[in-house]
Amino acid sequence: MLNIVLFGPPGSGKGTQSEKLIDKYGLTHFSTGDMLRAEQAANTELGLQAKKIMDRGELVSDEIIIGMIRNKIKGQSDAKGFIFDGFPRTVAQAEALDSVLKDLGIKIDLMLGLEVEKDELIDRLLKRGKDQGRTDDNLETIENRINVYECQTLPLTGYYDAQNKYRGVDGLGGIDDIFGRLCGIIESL
Ligand code: B4P
Repeated sequence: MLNIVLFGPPGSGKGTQSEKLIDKYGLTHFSTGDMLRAEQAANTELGLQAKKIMDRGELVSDEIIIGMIRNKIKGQSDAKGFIFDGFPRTVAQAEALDSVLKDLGIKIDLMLGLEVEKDELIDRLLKRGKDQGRTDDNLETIENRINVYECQTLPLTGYYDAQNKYRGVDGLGGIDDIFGRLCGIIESL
């Protein structure tokens, strides 16, 4: 079983690379961003609350995120492996994930961190805002998301590095080139 956390700042390509990793390794995908957007599309109470937070570029509360993941992982014991995309984003979420996985008798094998500089992140997300109309892809929200990432999420690399599970990857260049770098690390395990 292969369990990966795909990590990186907003717009670093986590969603893009997850799709390719799922195809190649048959992993089960958990994207907390997609789950929250599905709640919004279904107009649930949680979705309405989350939209306000996401439009400000802040993090949805650990309690909500951990509850969502816990419910989704249950009943997935025959999966070939999991890929966590955009989760965990805080140390509290990482600790909760470890505890949920421990109950299933499994663990995270690797955190792959996509490293992309700030100007490139802003360019990519502004372009996505134009192409896809995502309301959190505007300059003010993007800058806040990057700031939140640096303050609250980046410290997680230390959490996984202390377990010798963190591997940084150059996230600049063509999508297939970056995918090749990720696969190279996975296959060296
Ligand atoms: P997410 O949905 O996780 O999205 P993201 O970080 O913006 O994007 P990602 O890195 O996946 O980039 P993508 O591949 O799409 O989060 C949205 C919000 O949800 C958060 O701000 C937060 O409020 C909330 N949230 C989610 N999870 C949470 C959690 N665990 N706790 C609390 N709150 C949570 O790539 C971006 C763009 O770049 C795309 O248009 C893509 O086509 C392009 N691109 C990708 N690779 C490229 C490349 N190599 N070159 C050029 N362009 C590229």
